[in-house]
Amino acid sequence: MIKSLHKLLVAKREPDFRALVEFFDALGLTRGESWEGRRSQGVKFDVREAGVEIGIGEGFPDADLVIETDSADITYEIAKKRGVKIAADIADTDWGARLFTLEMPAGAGRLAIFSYKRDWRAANTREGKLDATGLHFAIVVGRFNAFITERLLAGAEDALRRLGAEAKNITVVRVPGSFEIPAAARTLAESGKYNAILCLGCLIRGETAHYEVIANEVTRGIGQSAQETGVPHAFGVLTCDTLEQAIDRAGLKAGNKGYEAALAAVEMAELQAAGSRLQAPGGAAHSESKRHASNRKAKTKKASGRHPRRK
Ligand code: DLZ
Repeated sequence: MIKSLHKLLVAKREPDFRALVEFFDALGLTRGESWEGRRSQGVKFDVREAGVEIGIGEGFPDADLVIETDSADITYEIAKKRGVKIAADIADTDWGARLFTLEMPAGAGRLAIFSYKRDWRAANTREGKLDATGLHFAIVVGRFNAFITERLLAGAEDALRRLGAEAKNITVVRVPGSFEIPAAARTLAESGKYNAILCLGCLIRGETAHYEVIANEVTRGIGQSAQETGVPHAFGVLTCDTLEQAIDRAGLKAGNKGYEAALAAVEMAELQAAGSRLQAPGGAAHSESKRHASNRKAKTKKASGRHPRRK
């Protein structure tokens, strides 16, 4: 399996090496590994995406290396300020980009820099809004360590209300302890009445025999309920070594994991309510999603829309 791809620029002299490194630093590339040995030294610059592009026909830049930036115009200004020799001025291309080429320092060849005028990656990005208006939530809260879990509950309710949820659309269900949370969450999810389920509990290692086993079981159960019912579940079960740690994580607003769980619940509920589940090009759901969707249908009346089911 091929693991990485490298474009090698070997400088003949030390000042050329430094000039090249400084040049790529100035362009904003991120430094990866570097080494300095007896025979050689080198710096690798990393990018998020790389590939071998093979082309034929017209419209390709005349360059030895091509990089895409957020804004070719800004990179162009940086290059000019550094006195880099511009080989072809910045201009629109007929494939929706802004592009220019320059001569790299130390005779390392020609570099083309471009940015798309409309970011095609962003066009496929979807995000749930932090807007709970009209959405229905169930909060399952463990009574064990109530001193902590009631704070988590207060944080969660505060977040939901701030984000526009109405009190009448929030149902709180108390259970004995964290171990009971998954089963209750599952029942609530399967009722089809809620856009998201919030799970709040507190496990403290020192007080809990088989702490790991219980923590794993609770985590697995909540995840399984979310996956099999298709209803978003937010995980707000603290797993702490000490009571002090639990107190820290159940603070007021910032630092309150109940508050954070509510943000996640609203985002996921909104994403789903807006019908924004991932779609493959052409509108068909991913085969994986389709499989889960059909499983879900068989098992549960899934919440959909802002009013999952009339009460
Ligand atoms: C029994 C128990 C213990 C020892 N520790 C905790 C804990 O730290 N946090 C928590 O939420 N619950 C605890 N429980 C209760 C169990 O979760 C469960 O409620 C009981 O075992 C009854 O099934």
